[in-house]
Amino acid sequence: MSEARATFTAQQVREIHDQPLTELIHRAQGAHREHHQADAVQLCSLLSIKTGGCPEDCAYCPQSARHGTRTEPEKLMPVEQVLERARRARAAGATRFCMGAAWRNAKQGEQFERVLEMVRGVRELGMEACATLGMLDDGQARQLAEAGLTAYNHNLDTSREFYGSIISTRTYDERLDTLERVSRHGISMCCGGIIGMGESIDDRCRMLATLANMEPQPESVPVNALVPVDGTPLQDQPPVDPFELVRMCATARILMPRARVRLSAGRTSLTKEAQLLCFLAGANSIFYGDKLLTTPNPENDEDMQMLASAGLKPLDPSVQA
Ligand code: SAM
Ligand code: DTB
Ligand code: SF4
Repeated sequence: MSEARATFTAQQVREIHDQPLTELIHRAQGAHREHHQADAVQLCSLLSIKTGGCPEDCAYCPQSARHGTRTEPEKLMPVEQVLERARRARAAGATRFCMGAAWRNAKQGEQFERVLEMVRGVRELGMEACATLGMLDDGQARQLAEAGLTAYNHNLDTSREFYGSIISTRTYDERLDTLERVSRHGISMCCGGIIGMGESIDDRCRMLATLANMEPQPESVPVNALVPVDGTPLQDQPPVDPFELVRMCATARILMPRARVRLSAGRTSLTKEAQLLCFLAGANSIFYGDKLLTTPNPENDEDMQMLASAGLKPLDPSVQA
C-alpha cells in the first residue's frame, strides 16, 4: 500500500525548529533511533579532483575565479592518483568517497570519461561513491548511474528567496532540474545547505521544507556551517552559533528521518561537546580527513579520539547499503 507523504510548509518547519532545544533534541532522538543505529557515524572522505577556476560566483566559495582568493586553479587529477587517495581513505576507516570538481557543469569527452573511471574504481574498492560536478545533462546522469555512482551531491545551499543574494550565475530551478535528473536515473541525492551566510531563520526553514518535500527525499543532507575564506564576499561573516547548527541537524532529522544528516563544513570551529550535541540531535555522518575541498578539517586521529571518547563508532563497512 502506498502511503501519501505529508508535505511541510515553511511555517510548520519553523515551529519544529523553534522548540526549546531540549524538546527538539528529544524529538530528533526518537526519529533517529527509529531508523538508524544510534551509536554509528558514517565517515565520508572528500577529495577535490578539480580545484579552483570556477566560472560561477557563489559568494561563499573559495574556488570561484571571480573572487580574489588564494586558491590556485588545478587541472582534473589523473584516475590513479584519485584511486590511491580512495584506498588511503578506506584504510583509515572511511566507507564513502566523495569527489568534488569546481565546474559550472560536468565536462563532456575525455574529462567526463575520466570521472566515470574514478567512480568505477571507487565502487570496486567496496566504497560508496559520491560526486559533485556541477550541473548535469540527462546523458551524464545516465552514464554516472551506469558507472555505479551511489549519490550525487548538489546542494540547494539556502532558500529560493535568499539564493539570489549568494549566487547570480545560476538559478534555483537549474539546481532543482539537475537533482531531478539525478533522481530519475536512480542515483541517490545528497542535498543540503549552508548556514551563516547572512540568511534568516525563515530562509533556513524554507530550505529545509524544500528538501523535505522532495520525492524521494534526499538520501543524505549535508549541513554546512560557512567557512569564511579570505577574498570571498562572505569573508567577514560572524561565526555560526553552535546551537543554531544543532537546531538545523535536529530539524533535518525530524523532517527526513531516513536520511543521513551530515555535519559537514565548519567542524574545525566546533568543540567536541558541540559536535556531540549535533550527534544527539540526529547527525550521523561527517567528512573525515584533514581537508575538505580546499579548507582544513579535523585530523583523522582527532576525529577517531572524539568518537571513541563518546563511545560512538564508525559505520561498519560491511553493513553499508
Ligand atoms: N561546483 C559544484 C557545485 O557547486 O555543486 C561542486 C563543488 S561545491 C564546492 C560543493 C558545496 O560545498 C557547495 O554547494 C557548498 O554548499 C559547499 N561549500 C563551498 N564552499 C563553502 C564554504 N566556504 N563553507 C561552507 N560550505 C561551502
Ligand atoms: C558539502 O555539502 N560540503 C562539502 C561537500 N558537500 C562537497 C564541501 C565543503 C567545502 C568547504 C570549503 C572548501 O573546503 O573549499
Ligand atoms: Fe563553483 Fe561549486 Fe564553488 Fe559555486 S560552489 S563557485 S559552482 S565550485
